[in-house]
Amino acid sequence: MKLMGVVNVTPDSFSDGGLFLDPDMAIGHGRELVEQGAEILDVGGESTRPGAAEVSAEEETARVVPVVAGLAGTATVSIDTSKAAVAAAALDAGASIVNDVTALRGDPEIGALCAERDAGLVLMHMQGDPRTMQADPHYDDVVDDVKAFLAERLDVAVAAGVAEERVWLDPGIGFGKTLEHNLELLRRLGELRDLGRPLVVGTSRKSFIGKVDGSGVDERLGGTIASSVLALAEGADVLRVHDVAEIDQAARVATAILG
Ligand code: HH2
Repeated sequence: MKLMGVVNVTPDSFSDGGLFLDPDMAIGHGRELVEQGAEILDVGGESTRPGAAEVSAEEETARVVPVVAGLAGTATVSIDTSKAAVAAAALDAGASIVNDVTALRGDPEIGALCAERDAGLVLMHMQGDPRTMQADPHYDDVVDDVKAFLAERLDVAVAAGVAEERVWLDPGIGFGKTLEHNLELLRRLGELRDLGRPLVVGTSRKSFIGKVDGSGVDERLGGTIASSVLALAEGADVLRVHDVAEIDQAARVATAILG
C-alpha cells in the first residue's frame, strides 16, 4: 500500500483551497507529507469539486510547474490534470504519473503523451462532469457500471500505446455518486480487483462522510480513516489523502492486523 498525499495549488479546492497557492507553501507542504509517509505527491492546479470553475491551461500550468519542479526530487510526483498541455509541462518538470479524473475523455491526447513519456496513468470513474455530476447520478448497479467503465477506459489507454502495467484505476469516490453509491462502491471495492490493475481510492474529507454524520469538511478525519482502512481491507493499493500522518498510522496498524 502506498499513500498519495494531496498538494492542491488552487484557490478553491473543497477542503484546502487557497492554503497552498504560493509555490513555496505548496512545496513545503509536500515535503512535510513525504516526511509523514507519502510516497507519491499528487499536485493539482484545478479543483474538481462539484460546481468548480474551469481554469485555463496557461493558469493551471503556471500554478503547478514550480511546485512539481520543487518536489520532483523528494517523491514520485503525479499531476492531477485533465489537460495534455498541463500534463506535458508537469512531466517536463519531473512528474512521472498523470492522474486524469476524466479517464482520457477530457483530452484524449493524454493517452499518447503518457505512452510517449512512459508515464504512469491513473484513470478515474466519474459520471457527468464536475459542474453537473451531483445533479442526479444514476446507475443500474454502481459497482458493475464503474467496473465496465474502467475496463473500457483501460482498453482506450492501451490502444493509445500506454503499457497496461503503467495504468492504475480509481472508482472516483464522490464523482457523480449519491451517498449510497459511494458506500456500496467502498463495500464492494474488492470486485474491482478483477480488473487486474492497482486500485487508487480517494475518500479524504469528502462530503459522503458529512452525509453520514453531519460533519463539516474540517471535521472528517475519523471518517477518512474508517473509509481508508476499509478500502485497504478490500484491496486498495494507493490511498489519496490530505492527512498523511494519521492515515499512515491507521494503515500500518490495519495492515499489521490483516497480516
Ligand atoms: N479526488 C479529488 C481530486 N482528484 N483523483 C483521483 N484519482 N481520485 C480521487 O478520488 C480524487 C482525485 C478531489 O479531492 P481534492 O483534490 O482534495 O479536491 P479538489 O478537487 O476540490 O481540488
